[in-house]
Amino acid sequence: MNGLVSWRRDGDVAVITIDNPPVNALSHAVRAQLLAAVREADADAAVSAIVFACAGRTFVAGADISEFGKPAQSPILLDVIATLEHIDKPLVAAVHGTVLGGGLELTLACHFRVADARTKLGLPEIKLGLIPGAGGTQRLPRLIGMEHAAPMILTGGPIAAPLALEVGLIDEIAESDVLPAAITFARRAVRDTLPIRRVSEMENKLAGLRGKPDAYAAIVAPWAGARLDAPKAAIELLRLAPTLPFAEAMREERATFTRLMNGEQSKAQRYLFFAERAAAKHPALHPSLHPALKPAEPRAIAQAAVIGAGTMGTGIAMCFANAGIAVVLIDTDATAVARGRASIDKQYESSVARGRLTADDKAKRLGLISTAASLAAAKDADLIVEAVFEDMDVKKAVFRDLDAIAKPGAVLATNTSYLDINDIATSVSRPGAVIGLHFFSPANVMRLLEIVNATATDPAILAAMFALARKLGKVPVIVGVCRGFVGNRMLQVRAAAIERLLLEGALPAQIDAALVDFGFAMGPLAVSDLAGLGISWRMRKANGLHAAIADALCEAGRFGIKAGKGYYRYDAGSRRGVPDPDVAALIEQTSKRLGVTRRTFTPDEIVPRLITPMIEEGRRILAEGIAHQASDIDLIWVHGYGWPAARGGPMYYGGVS
Ligand code: 3H9
Repeated sequence: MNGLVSWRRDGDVAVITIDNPPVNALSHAVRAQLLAAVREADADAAVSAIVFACAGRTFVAGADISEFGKPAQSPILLDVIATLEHIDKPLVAAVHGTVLGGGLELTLACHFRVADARTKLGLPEIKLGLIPGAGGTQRLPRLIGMEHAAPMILTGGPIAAPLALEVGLIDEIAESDVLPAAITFARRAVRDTLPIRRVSEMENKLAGLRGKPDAYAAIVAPWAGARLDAPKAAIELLRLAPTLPFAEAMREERATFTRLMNGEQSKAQRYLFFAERAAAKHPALHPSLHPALKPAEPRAIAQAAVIGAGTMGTGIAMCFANAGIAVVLIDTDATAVARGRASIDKQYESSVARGRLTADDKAKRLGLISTAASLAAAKDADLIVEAVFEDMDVKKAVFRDLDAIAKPGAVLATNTSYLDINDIATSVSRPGAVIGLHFFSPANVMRLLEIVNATATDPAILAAMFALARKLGKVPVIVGVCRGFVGNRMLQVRAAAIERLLLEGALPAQIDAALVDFGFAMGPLAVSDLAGLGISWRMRKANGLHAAIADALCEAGRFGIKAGKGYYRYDAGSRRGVPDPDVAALIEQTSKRLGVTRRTFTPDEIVPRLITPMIEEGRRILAEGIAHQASDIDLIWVHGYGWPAARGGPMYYGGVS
């Protein structure tokens, strides 16, 4: 076996190092070599303690996901972990980077844990449709208590070293390099004969939950309504920690992990994990295709500007501030600027009230956002994002003005949802600087960013925007220019299919129920009411397009929640729609007027009627080269339009990817 795991003696301490770039995943070879190294070190009479560490940028970031779904190869991680935990010499994990999944479970088999100050530790399995499968569901609550363990396992979010120390997940934060600190810790453990702490034998943190099912139910209450297999299974497994002997609960954990791993939901979620990485391999980003880019000077975006202080503009400005980038929010209408600023304040304040942001961070972010009423304020920006009214003439006028103001090298981005960016680029003297950055509303929440690669877009700018999107915490996907790009083009196809179904006999609540049942958090018509029906109506009118039912609703003043009525009726102050007989009547009249015979539809008929045309449109998008690969389309629908991750995306669902 070639050396993925090595060990050496540092005095009487054995230092075992895993070196399996890029993230030290626990592949079969790593597991086998790790076990061998541990056994050797244990058998060496000159060794009195063992330290585990990893080379490279991170400690183990988990099991090797690419091995999932294939037959398990011995030794499995569970066996490695059981061997480690029962060694009688003190075992100390020296961790840095992202200690995730099986990586964290490996540290839970150690007797002590020392971390670099910037370490993040977590069990993200739930995001892959799994549960921790190497003891995490039973050891983590024993070590840090159920109140801390359950949220880590059910959200999959990592915690930072200081919190990990506070809750007892780690024993020490290294003041400088973690490895020497861990070696010192190991020597101290030997010298002071610190009792070996085997997490599987720690019972006191769970004592308060024994015989108290209500106390457990209260801790997991936020996830009690979970619809997916993995969170449901995690809740059942965590319940076992205070009720079953460790070994018995571990057997349940193993069986559950295997069941989930072989299930459709996890398969789809793992597909999406690799889809996100595949999006970064778009040929347009590949330096070999652009020799001029070889010494790729990453463009630093230190100052951004956003033009237009509407809902989109303010959300985009917040994205920059959240990532620590200074931004000026510009609108020639002074009241719009004031309104935008107030809305930003309110959103940050509400994050503070909900405990999601500290007052300090709020102040820092607000400090990064300035406002101005003149485009001239964009003159120093490295990136300018236009988010003004969706009208070609208006956008072109803004770009003409920006061309005169922006500094050389500045990126000129448009947030247009539908317009032809190649046409917009004709309004400037530097079309290579023009690119589409299509954010999704609310821009500071939604993770998708469609990066529109226009015909003249400079490849260096494309690469810079892809890197920036990552920095903003977005899921970037490169798309080409066409009406609506990828996401909205398919959305329009679905909207047309919805219109047709309504005309032929379905009612809004039936359509919404079918898609909610499919896995969407909200039905498409409830979403339309939330977003408002007016913008699409005006857009249709401007383009000579029609949607008989949606048009009729708008003509009747039913513009959605804000108007108190749309596809549904809304009681004063309520955002929950109730089916409205007036809408049913309006739809029936429209069918009659157009001579369409109505019939009833079952949910099983509704879903394919809406989804099959989307898949067909996706195929056309691929054939035209607007999207590079089917998985890019899936990422767009999962991260921008609420397609259920456990169903992989429309192209995956349709068997195209
Ligand atoms: C688990 O542990 C189950 C156990 O409970 C039980 C087992 C019995 N496996 O993301 P990046 C690849 S479940 C295989 O671009 P970053 C990735 O595909 C696992 N490959 O880097 C990419 O390859 P390529 C629980 C993996 O710096 C390359 O590494 N753990 C794995 O932006 C670089 O990745 C997780 O879910 C893996 N586990 O982010 C953690 N991880 O270059 C998953 C990465 O060919 N990983 N690769 O495209 C992550 O969250 C991020 O990769 C990480 C680094 C934050 C670590």
